[in-house]
Amino acid sequence: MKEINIKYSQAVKEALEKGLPVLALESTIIAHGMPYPENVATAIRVEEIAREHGAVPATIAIIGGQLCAGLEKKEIERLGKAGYKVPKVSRRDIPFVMASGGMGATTVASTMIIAAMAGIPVFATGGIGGVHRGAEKTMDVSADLEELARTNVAVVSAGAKSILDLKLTLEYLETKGVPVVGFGTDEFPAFYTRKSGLGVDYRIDDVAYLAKALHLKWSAGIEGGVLVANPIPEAVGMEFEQVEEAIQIAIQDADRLDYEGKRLTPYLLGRIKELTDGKSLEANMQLVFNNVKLGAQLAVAYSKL
Ligand code: PSU
Ligand code: MN
Repeated sequence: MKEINIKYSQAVKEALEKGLPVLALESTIIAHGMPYPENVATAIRVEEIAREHGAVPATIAIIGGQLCAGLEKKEIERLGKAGYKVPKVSRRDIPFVMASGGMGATTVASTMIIAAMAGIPVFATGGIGGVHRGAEKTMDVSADLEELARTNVAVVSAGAKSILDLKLTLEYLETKGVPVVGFGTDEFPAFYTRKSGLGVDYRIDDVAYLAKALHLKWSAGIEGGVLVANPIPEAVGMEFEQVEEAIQIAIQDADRLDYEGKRLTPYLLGRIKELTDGKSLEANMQLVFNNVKLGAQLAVAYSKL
């Protein structure tokens, strides 16, 4: 366990010292991914779910310029309340937000970096960033994909939203050698829906088997992450057509209003919520809970190896 540069919560520190399962969680989903107060309620419930399934939650963020693994409830509350005022921190931003001495909300990419530094191999979130639609012109490709290519952390997500070009996202991951595992599915899930029409590299139904594959990859020195795609539960999944229609409108609006760069994803998420009368937010919360459960189970299985 490296102590350099990271401030651990007491629970996370103890668990890492004892080799007990820890699950990393991101904070952009809190500050930018959902509105207040649902974001704070979700983040706190997520931590409980991790514990219920045997893993110590390590929500990752920058607080007071420090890289943190494990937050206090009041820190989660502050992050959630400040929302968009908190800078979104990807790989490039980490040193600058540290130097500012303020707060930063970590994306999948920066959460992976900090989790790896802290010695936490499993991380659960909602959805990852990817190749945006129209990327052939805009070159908007999330730094999350590059991070998956280089950092040894397994990321449990519900796939990626179809605000992205999912086919190109999977091509990119293939080129970078990032395995895409469908947990209990042959189809790559598209966040709000279980369907995308696209496949995965490996369908795995058993957490112990997945933990073993992760262990073998990293023991062999094969660098990089693994994307574990866990479909939204059937009962709360949305109709593909409804989601697709909302996404089309949101993308057109974003284009008209000139949203781009790091502001694009949060704008699209908020607009889709409006267009689906809040249904997308409820689905979003449920799929995060489902991913955290699997992430905790995976952390437990991995810690036994
Ligand atoms: N996708 C979602 N919800 C999110 C994000 C992505 O469905 O909250 C956040 C994650 O933190 C992800 C980041 O790492 O957006 C990707 O942003 P960008 O496309 O700017 O790299
Ligand atoms: Mn981007």
